[in-house]
Amino acid sequence: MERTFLMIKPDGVQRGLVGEIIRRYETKGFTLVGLKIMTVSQELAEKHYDVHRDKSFFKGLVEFITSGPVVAMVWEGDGVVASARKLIGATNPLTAESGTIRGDYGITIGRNIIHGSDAIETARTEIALWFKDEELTSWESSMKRWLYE
Ligand code: DAT
Ligand code: MG
Repeated sequence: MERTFLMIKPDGVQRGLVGEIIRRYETKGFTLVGLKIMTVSQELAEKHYDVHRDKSFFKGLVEFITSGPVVAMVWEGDGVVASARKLIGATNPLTAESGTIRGDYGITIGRNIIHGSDAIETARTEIALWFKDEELTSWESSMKRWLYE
């Protein structure tokens, strides 16, 4: 079954949005298979955002992600990678659609609340970077037959 990596950034944690964000993915029908609150090391932040290493915002982004606790999660379900991104909304919260997490709760691109893997292959890499195998729990939701035909 497809899996994705989501991370509630320090602004989302500080603003008390953890429960609200988890609720959205739970009620959508996805299955939570990994969850932890943690402070991110410089090394992990730099690896996670490696594709942006040469961008002007990289230093500020790494400083921000390491500035306070984040909530790292792995969610499972059919089409979860693209769907989770849809629920997150566009990178810039001011242009993100209402009804999305960034559209409903954010104002600036540098404080956009949550990260989500952008492709199945990226999700695999990010899950392996953030979670040990034994930190992930495979389980079948009793709602499965009411969610899938
Ligand atoms: P996304 O998080 O939607 O995948 P991205 O991969 O382009 O967006 O960028 C990663 C993060 O970097 C993004 O969530 C916020 C930050 N960022 C991107 N563009 C930025 C910019 N122009 N100024 C400041 N921060 C930026
Ligand atoms: Mg991205």
